[in-house]
Amino acid sequence: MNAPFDATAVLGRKALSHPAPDHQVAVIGLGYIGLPTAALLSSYGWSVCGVDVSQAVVDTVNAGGVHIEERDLDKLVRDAISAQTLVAATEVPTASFYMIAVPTPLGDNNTPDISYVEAAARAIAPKILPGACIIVESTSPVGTTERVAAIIAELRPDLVVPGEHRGDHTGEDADIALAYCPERVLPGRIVNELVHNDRVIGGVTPACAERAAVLYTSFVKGDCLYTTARVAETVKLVENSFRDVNIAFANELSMIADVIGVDVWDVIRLANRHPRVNILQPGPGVGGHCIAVDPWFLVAGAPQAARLVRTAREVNDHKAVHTENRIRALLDAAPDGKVALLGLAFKPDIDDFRESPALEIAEALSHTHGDRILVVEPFTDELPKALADKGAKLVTLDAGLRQAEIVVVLVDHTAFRHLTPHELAGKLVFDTRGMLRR
Ligand code: SAJ
Repeated sequence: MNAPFDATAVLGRKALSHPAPDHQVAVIGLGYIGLPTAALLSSYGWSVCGVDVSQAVVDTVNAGGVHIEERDLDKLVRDAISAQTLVAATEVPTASFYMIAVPTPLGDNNTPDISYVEAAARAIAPKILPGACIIVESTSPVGTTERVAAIIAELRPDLVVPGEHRGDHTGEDADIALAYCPERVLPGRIVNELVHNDRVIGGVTPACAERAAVLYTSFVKGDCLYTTARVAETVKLVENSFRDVNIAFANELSMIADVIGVDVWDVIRLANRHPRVNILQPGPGVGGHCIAVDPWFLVAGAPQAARLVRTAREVNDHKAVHTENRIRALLDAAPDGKVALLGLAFKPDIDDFRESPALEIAEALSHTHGDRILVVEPFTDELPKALADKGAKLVTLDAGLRQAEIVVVLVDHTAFRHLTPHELAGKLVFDTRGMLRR
């Protein structure tokens, strides 16, 4: 295991002035991180090839389009394609930098599945020339960058790979560089945060961090902070676990408040007036592909030690079940009424339904009460099939308010925030986000 190092001394301003031997970057995976990063890099003068296994994604991008909703992304991609600084392909090209931004889903028993990262490493290996730098950005269990090094070393015995000790090689004289540089951008603010957030650059060796820094310092206006690959991998998991644990505290408070009969929003608002207390907001659970997933990677790495992190995950998952049960009680209290579920996305003002507790709750309710469910979701034109098949209907906010006796706020989209007490008069209202209190 590498000890953390302070590469700042090694790097100084030198990295900033080091021109890359050429300006070719291959970004593997054109998803929520890969596509914005690819387009942004091309706007900073790099010649970028975005690689994806999906021909449909490649065709969309090459036509100047986007397959995901993200603020400012459509223009960035359109401009990059028309300037011919970005192309998409299904095959990995030869490049000076390879950035891996593929999914790392949860496998069986909440263990990490890094098979897409491994496949990317295998696809890159035959293309590598000496001097290339391979950067993993995908959220990954600790040790993944070393695994990538092992795959490259196995497939390319002609190269000296850092971290792979052969004979007298310490890695400092390696033929290629390998680094882990986690993304930390917030969906909905990705393009802005890619440029302005501080970045952690974890090299397998200090020389690797120095090489990876050439890419990041070309577009990052925040600080670039240097460390080892293992520390950088851990930092990413810790950031999202920190948030998960803190949201779990808020969600647990909301369930305690239900039992003891106090208003959780009042409790949090008043407790937060203490100078050293800052409680987050309860909701229907925690969603998205990051916070609801990454803490499990930390648990998998140290199952006996990660007790709080595991419990937080369980509390946040349970909050969705608790919310579902409270809605069921309302359906029982108004047996002839319909329920308007406001929002399906995992958080406000995005079209992303991944791991969304709102969607999970709507689907669970639809199994028993499909014909009583009206969904209001301004970020979609059609309901997910699982909901539509059970008889749930997608309606406008006005129609939902007109037809429903029960109104449940699952997502605090801006489009819902103007709701007035007058519009909700006479209805059973359950506001899981505290939106109506703001
Ligand atoms: N949530 C609450 N209460 C809160 C805050 C959030 O219930 O007070 C819920 C949201 O509704 C949502 C979930 O938590 O369901 C996660 O939303 P989020 O806005 O906290 O985070 P993400 O998943 O959109 O993005 C996170 C960010 N990580 C941190 O803030 C530590 C982002 O910076 C990461 O880059 C991203 O994960 C990622 O890709 O890992």
